Amino acid sequence: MATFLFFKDTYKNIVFSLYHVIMNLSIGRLFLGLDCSTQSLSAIAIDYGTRKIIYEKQLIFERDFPHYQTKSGTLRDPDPLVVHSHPLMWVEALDKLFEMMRRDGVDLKDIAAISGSAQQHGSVYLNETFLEQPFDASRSLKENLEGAFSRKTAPIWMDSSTSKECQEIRDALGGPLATIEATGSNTFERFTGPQIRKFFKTDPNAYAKTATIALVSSFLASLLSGKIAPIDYGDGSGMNLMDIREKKWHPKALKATALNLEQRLPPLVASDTVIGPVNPYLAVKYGLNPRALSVVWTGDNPSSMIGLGLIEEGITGVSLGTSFTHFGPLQEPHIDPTGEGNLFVSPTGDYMPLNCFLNGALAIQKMREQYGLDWEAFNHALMRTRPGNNGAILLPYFDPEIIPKVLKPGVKRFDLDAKDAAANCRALIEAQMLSMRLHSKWMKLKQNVIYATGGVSHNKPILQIAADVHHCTVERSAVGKSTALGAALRAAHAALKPISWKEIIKEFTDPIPAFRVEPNPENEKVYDALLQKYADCERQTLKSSNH
Ligand code: XUL
Repeated sequence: MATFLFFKDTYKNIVFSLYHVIMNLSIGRLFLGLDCSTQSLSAIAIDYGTRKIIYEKQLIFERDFPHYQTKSGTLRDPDPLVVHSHPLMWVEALDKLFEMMRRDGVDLKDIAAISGSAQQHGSVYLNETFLEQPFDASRSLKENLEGAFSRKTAPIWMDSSTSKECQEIRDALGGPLATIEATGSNTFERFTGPQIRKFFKTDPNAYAKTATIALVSSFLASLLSGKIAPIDYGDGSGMNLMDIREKKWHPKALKATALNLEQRLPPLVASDTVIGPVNPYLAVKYGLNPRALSVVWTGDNPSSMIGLGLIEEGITGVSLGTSFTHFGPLQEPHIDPTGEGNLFVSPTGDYMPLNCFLNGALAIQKMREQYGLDWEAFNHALMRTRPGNNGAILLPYFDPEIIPKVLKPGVKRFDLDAKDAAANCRALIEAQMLSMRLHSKWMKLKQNVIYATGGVSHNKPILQIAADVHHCTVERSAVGKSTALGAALRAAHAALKPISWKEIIKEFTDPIPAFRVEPNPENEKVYDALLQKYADCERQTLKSSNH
């Protein structure tokens, strides 16, 4: 029997190897992953043969596209609850990124497959002219898309202006628990369903002219494929429109959201779906192989699951980007009955519970601006203050918060002097980590190690606080952008199917030893006590505020 299994395995390996050789010979050896986040568009190209990242690039929206007048990639309204962005800015950035890759000498014809990820929940509204004609390669992507939008701007995940619509959809679905059971999440202001409903109610004419509603991810995937791209289950979970168990559009949720919505939505598919060959525009303009594959995109958090190598239970991910998120793999669906967290589908087909905190990197930026500190000075402040901060607590609601739900922004201090810059810096990071731990109980994740990612994860003093608060080793991989790496690995997985996830991520997602941080037992005790105080301050504040 053992001999038979040995030969069966060897045979399987030979077949796989041959398959890969053929794939590599016929369509190239590189896989490209893109990520369109709140603040930037990034690219990572991997050489699957040598298991090396051969290219990394990032365009920053505010810096590189100033004519869109965004603040950190967002368009702010006088109403702090309304936050949009510019789809044409993402389009222009996509063209510029390919142009830069070509100029930087990336062998674009050697790309076998492309995929991507994007900030979740944001929606793009397109009229019937979208992709009606093949793109003209003598013009820019932006020029090809002039006139294709039925709504000029896109509401993004930071928008919290749809409480009324959340209530309406929730009521129609039978209340909070029924909504969570059906879609994996309670209705959330940032989720696409409530956003669509608000548009449908406030601008019915423009809604009537909308032929396709895309997510940021499926919009950009459409440009890369030259056809309307499907939405993957991972990003579909963030809409309040998908049946989380059946992975199909939920008829009652569609009906509760807007008239004739189904005909405006693309199909839902698994995240290893190949849409087809790349848009001929990319072949003609940038020299891509016309047979290179365009693979469906997903949301940034599902993509990070792969970029961090979270394919089995035991390790969780903490993404320290514009939003701070906490997530991990779970085989069976498990919802948060309190309605604070979200259940998404992971690209592996398993599930991923997720908690999202809005006051992440931008809250730190605001704190730094307030006290005039650069990153070095901020880290220095963390290092010269004591864990626990002598009992000082700060509630970091610079912007409206998602967890816990705070619609009226405002920073609150307890036993903390606003003039003490160093103590405020420590109080902010401790608050972010304590809040993450406090609200994570429902997730039931096995957390032997935390893998950190995102821009803020480069800061070791911050990782130390995370380790001490969570009582857990924290590690970081060599790649800061696990989203784009996840996209490149997903592209490889889709093109090289059938192949295991273990094989795909091998060597790409290993953490770097220099960034391993162990919890300090003394500090763990300090934070256990502070967690109680933090919870009390939070409860007291939520009770007294009239949001
Ligand atoms: C997740 C969420 C954010 C965005 C940020 O639910 O809203 O993490 O995906 O890019």
